Amino acid sequence: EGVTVQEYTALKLEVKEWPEKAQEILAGKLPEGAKVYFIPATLRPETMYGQTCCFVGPNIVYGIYHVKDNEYFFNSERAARNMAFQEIFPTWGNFPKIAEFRGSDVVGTLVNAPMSVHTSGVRILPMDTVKDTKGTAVVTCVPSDSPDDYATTLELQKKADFYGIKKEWAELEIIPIIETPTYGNLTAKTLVEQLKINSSKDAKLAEAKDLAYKEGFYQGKMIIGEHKGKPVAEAKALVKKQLIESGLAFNYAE
Ligand code: A2H
Repeated sequence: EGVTVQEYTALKLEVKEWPEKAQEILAGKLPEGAKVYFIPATLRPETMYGQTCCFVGPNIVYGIYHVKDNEYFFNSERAARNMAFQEIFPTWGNFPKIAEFRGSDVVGTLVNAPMSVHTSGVRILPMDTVKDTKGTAVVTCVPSDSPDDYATTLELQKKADFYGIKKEWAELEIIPIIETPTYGNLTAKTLVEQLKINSSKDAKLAEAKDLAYKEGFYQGKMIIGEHKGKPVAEAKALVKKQLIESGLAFNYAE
């Protein structure tokens, strides 16, 4: 990786309802009126219309950090520390932790996903391949355009009981967001099928990811939202700006 800086869009998914386990951990720790946000880091802000759920690593350790006023973020400690040196917390280097969780404690949380067509909210679900060493260790799920997200969604649907989730949490409609000449309007689904990927841990996912990313960025055209008709390469910055200006996202780098 060397000295390359990755510029993520960090999105704010507000918690609407905690599952029982998380409520027990949180008992007495949040003041009245507190707003807690799950903070996925994404490189594809223009796809946020298609969010169907949001992933955490079930065995990863997370914290809720007090940012300012009534605002709290849910992400990894590593990410909180980085944020504290990017002026995201008001006091340089400070990232006060008010609670600690394992990802599995928050599976089932209902959050509001900005811009998503699923306006009644999406669920926090487990993804075994989330890395604690990248981004915020929270990954928003866009199965139309991310092969990883598509493969994990299929697996969660097939083995809902094994993963301890309600099947319907993984069954939100996958809507087309971007049209590409080579893979149609559900790029991730097309690639997962073409490359015969049938597990979220399949090594071919790296290739699928690469193909999807290049085709989407260089050939893709938006087919939803207010930038409908524009090339993805152009819409990306516009959607990002819009999310940041409405207070629904911020820049996060590492
Ligand atoms: B992307 P890079 Cl639609 N562990 O967002 C595993 N994956 C992570 C992660 C972590 N800790 N943090 C972020 N990511 C994912 C959207 C998306 C993404 C689409 C298509 C491709 C895509 C919706 N998920 O990424 O290694 C996030 O998923 C393919 C590269 O820093 C983030 O963007 O380059 C991307 O990987 C960051 O990967």
